[in-house]
Amino acid sequence: MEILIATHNLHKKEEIQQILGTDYIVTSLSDYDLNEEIIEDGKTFEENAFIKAKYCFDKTGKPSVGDDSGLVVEALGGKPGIFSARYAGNHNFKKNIEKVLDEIKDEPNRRAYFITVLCYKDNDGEHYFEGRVYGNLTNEVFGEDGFGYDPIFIPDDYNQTFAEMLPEEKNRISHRSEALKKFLEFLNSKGVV
Ligand code: ITT
Repeated sequence: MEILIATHNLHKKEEIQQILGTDYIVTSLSDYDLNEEIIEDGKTFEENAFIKAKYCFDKTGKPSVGDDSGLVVEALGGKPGIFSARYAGNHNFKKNIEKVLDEIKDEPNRRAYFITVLCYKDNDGEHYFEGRVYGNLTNEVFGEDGFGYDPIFIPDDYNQTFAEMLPEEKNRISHRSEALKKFLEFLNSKGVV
């Protein structure tokens, strides 16, 4: 079965494919030659996930999933939050990480969580699925794997950052996999899969 994700982020697409496994064929905007930027001007993860899903559904006519994710840092009052992708520079992971680490360099409270909100849109309307993973931020970057803020985030009960873990390990416990599991349960309950 095809799962169409309204994303330009190939890291996300790859993670979602790994999480869903080979029973699903994960496609994304580039597979439909949709290369223009989607303006994410929502005020919440839900609104931005909806904007992406609706764009893709309107363009392709196919059931579409928007994934809006981010890092929420307690000591920064929830930032970077919905601005995670463009906190310091547009999709410049290195600069974004530097900015977060700099802003909390004297801060003893390192609590943070990753969140994913999925919006599934088809002819019947929209449904939302959320996943979160809580943990602490490091003082410097550790690890090469993953993407985004993975090198500075250690999930609770672990002693490695997401970027030091094997992808399978991150994908077992991540915010994205929790949201996707809820989404699959929904598809099951609808009899779609
Ligand atoms: P699309 O909108 O095209 O899907 P995007 O990268 O702009 O791609 P978001 O708006 O959801 O996606 O931004 C999420 C940002 O949050 C992303 O660019 C990363 O910097 C960060 N992020 C999201 N999920 C992450 C994860 O699993 N690990 C580390 N950082 C993540």
